[in-house]
Amino acid sequence: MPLKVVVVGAGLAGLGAAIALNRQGHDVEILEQSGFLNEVGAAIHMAPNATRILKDWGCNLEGLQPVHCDSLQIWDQQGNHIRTPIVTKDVQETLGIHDEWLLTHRVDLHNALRNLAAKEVNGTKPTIHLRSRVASVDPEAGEVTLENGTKYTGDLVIGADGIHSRCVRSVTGDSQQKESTGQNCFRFLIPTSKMRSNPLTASLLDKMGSGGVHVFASGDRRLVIYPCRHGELLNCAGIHPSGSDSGAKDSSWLDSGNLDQLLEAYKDFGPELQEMCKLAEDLKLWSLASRAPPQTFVHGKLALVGDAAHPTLPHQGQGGAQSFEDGAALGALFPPETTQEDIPERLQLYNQVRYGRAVTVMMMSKVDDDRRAQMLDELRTYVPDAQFPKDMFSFTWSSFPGRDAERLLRNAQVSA
Ligand SMILES: Cc1cc2nc3c(=O)[nH]c(=O)nc-3n(C[C@H](O)[C@H](O)[C@H](O)COP(=O)(O)OP(=O)(O)OC[C@H]3O[C@@H](n4cnc5c(N)ncnc54)[C@H](O)[C@@H]3O)c2cc1C
Ligand SMILES: *[C@@H]1O[C@H](CO)[C@@H](O)[C@H](O)[C@H]1NC(C)=O
Ligand SMILES: *[C@@H]1O[C@H](CO)[C@@H](O)[C@H](O)[C@H]1NC(C)=O
Ligand SMILES: CC(=O)N[C@H]1CO[C@H](CO)[C@@H](O)[C@@H]1O
Repeated sequence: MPLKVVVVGAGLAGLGAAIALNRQGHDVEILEQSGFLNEVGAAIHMAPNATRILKDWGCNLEGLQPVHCDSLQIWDQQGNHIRTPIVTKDVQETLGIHDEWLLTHRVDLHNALRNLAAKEVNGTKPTIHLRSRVASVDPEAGEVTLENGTKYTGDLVIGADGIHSRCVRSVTGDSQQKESTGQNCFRFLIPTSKMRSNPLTASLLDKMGSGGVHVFASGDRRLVIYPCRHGELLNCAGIHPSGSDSGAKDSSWLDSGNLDQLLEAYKDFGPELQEMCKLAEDLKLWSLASRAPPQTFVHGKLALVGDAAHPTLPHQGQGGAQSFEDGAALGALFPPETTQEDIPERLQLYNQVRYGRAVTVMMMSKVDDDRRAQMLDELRTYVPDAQFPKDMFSFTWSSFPGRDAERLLRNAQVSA
């Protein structure tokens, strides 16, 4: 008998978990507060381990209108090239990895997952209920209650409701403290054609070339620039001290940014970069707040995935990838023959395979690379035996959540 699964939230993590569990023949219902009408966001990295999972789920990567990332390059704030720490094909060769590193628009990625979730696999597909805002979750009973009182019950509940998760409160007992990082992030997009039509920004574009991630850094602030949507759009993120900004309140994805504030924050950057900022479209300001992870990702019939479990800041470009790894692990741990009696053990295995890794990536994503070592003590309060990952690329790209989960499951079955 297939399990009944209720997924709270249809962001990248919720859709991923729903696709993975539906592929195992389970009966999946998704509750999403929005109407999917204003899906927004700028671009997002899909590292090799994320693209590998997407392909497993039947995703046609070209449908993401991606740009293949060929390198990571560091520049100073005047636009002088400093170094190229990552050349994608060299790292792939060293790690023996063939999977793609893609840059995509978040909306294209979300649409691709919605299309995948809408496809029948072996006669079943998830049901998505839109405009269904969850008010509370009872993890022991597997019961989810909407704000209008409607209740859904599952053998398994997946909490995928993002950074402001309600599901997480039913694990930790109270509302989690938000932690400010003292940093904000401007996010904006610029059509490449607009960059081309201005001599200053056109020369910047020529310098950068067409397929890489570029970090222009100076002391406490940087601009991260990379293309998406087949190169038609340039995605820019400006991470800077929150000091002088007003307006970024609640780590909302929807707050608008102000062009004067953007220009003020980057006034010491070179003329090409300032000119580029003036071309910003759909400018958003995102306060880089986080919260402590819960002590466990599972409780009763509930498993937390994505930002609900491990709200991940952008410094390693891993938020989306970690969400897919959660889904891949769940898929591997809940094969078609799973019974209701198996669930408690399977959830413990999920926590075992994902908690240490995801919290490590989360902690290592809180600061930029130069300061990662400072995070080790905090990390070890959650993951006592955590090792410091010397190189985040090797650490994240060589993750095997599906295979690791299958191995744990086999071992548990042998010893039972
Ligand atoms: C609008 C938006 C824009 C974003 N833009 C960027 C970006 O530009 N760059 C970047 O790196 N990351 C961005 N992110 C975050 C990125 O998608 C996540 O960090 C990562 O993909 C993890 O996804 P998630 O599914 O866990 O969380 P989210 O993507 O936040 O998805 C959570 C989902 O749960 C729904 N939800 C929340 N509460 C409830 C409730 N009570 N009942 C029902 N449904 C609920 C939300 O509507 C949302 O669809 C954005 C997220 C959102 C929602
Ligand atoms: C569909 O069902 C067949 C037969 O049971 C199985 O071999 C196959 O793996 C299933 N497909 C997926 C995507 O799970
Ligand atoms: C509550 O909202 C859901 C989702 O929009 C809807 O299907 C249901 O009919 C509503 N129930 C009541 C009692 O209003
Ligand atoms: C879950 C997953 O897809 N893991 C992959 C991570 O990358 C390595 C190297 O390509 C693969 O072998 C894993 O399967």
